[in-house]
Amino acid sequence: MKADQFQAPDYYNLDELLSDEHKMVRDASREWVKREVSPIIEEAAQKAEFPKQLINGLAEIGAFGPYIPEEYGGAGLDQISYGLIMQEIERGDSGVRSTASVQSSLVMYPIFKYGTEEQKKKYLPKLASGEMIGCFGLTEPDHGSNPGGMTTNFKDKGDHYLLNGAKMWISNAPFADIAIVWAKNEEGRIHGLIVERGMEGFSTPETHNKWSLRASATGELVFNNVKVPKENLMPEKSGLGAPLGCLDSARYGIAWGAIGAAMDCYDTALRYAKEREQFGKPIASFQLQQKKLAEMITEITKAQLLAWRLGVMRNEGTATSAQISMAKRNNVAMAINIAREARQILGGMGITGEYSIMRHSMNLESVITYEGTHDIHLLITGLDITGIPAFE
Ligand code: TGC
Ligand code: FAD
Repeated sequence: MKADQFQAPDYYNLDELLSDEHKMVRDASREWVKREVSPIIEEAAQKAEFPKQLINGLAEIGAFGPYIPEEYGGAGLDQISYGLIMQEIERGDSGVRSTASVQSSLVMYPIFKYGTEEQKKKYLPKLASGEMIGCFGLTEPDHGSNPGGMTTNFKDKGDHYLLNGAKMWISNAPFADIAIVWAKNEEGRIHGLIVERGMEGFSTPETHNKWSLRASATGELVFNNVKVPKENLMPEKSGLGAPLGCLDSARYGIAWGAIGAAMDCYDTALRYAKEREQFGKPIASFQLQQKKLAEMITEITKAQLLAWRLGVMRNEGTATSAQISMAKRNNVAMAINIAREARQILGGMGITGEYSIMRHSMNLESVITYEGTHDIHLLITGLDITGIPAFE
């Protein structure tokens, strides 16, 4: 793979909107990605292996629980710093960002928000340091966009709960130490349980043959009469709103992350277009290629503004779920379109692992589907502006 020459585009001087702390956090993550991720990520993706050697570094840059308070091992940062870290990691690879998103927003966040003090003390510091890795089980084989229909269930057996069912498409599942599992009780109410690797009847078979997110491990969670201690139920929130609340945080991070992937594709295509000559001229001198590049930087700039404003509202506590959906949907679609256009600017070279664009393009096919599909987020906006649900 080519040496990482990335230079971040900032067409509207957005740096002026960032604090010194934001820039410090962003630059540290950027340097780490250049040093540790870029040199190894192509090979990991080609081999379809999660690069476990990145776990310590992810913890060190604050990617595990950026906004979780320091007393529980988190970095205690604000929402814009969290977004910037996700942007930089996804500039390297969406699969690596996935691991950080799941650990932070889908594992640490629910324990922090819905867990007991004992659960917070037991799990959060180890998750923040990367000593422990978690996963999040919401999706089932027959319930993806409609998680409320889930059939995974648990029964009260007096001194423990008995858990049965299966989850599918679970990031980090094959090597996670714990799983946050969403399941229905005997009354059909959804609760979150912390299931630990090693509990009898719990297995995590890996999903193979993915053409997307190859540097992220995906698997199933299978529960066959798993005895879960009662103290592993997170008591502070139940109902579908509990897992959806975690998704708000992760979707927000993806809205920033997708910008990172888009910036990398744009920057690579711009450099290539200025260097590559055809018909005796750099291809950047042709109007058709300039149109592609000019549209890319316009869309990146709009996405940056959307993410920054959403971050400000998240810091104030005023961002709605529907506003988060809009940013996730827009920014991921923006990134996937830019990856496709950038790939064309590189001609045949664009399909090789010499450059990051094809990997980003394939990764974004997952990103546009997980955490709520492109269509589902449109329907969430539709519901928000009309007041009429169009899901069924
Ligand atoms: P609905 O009746 O609308 O809502 C049920 C309850 O939930 C509340 N709620 C929310 N709460 C917090 N945040 C949100 N975003 C919320 N959206 C809804 C709602 O107020 C209600 O509360 P209550 O108290 O009245 O019960 O639910 P519905 O069954 O009609 O479904 C709505 C729909 C389709 C929007 C929702 O289910 C949905 O978002 N579907 C998409 C599923 C999804 O995103 N799955 C993601 C799985 S995790 C994942 O992909 C991780 S990838 C990680 C990585 O690798 O990076
Ligand atoms: P479906 O829900 O079957 O949707 C299929 C198509 O139908 C989509 O185009 C969808 O938009 C459309 N559709 C569905 N309902 C409607 C409707 N009402 N109106 C119009 N169109 C509709 N899940 C987890 O719980 N944890 C994870 O860690 C996790 N990681 C993932 C990692 C990867 C690599 C992938 C690919 C997925 C992951 N997921 C995870 C699952 C992901 O969230 C689901 O794939 C996603 O929510 C969509 O569900 P589905 O695949 O069952 O598609």
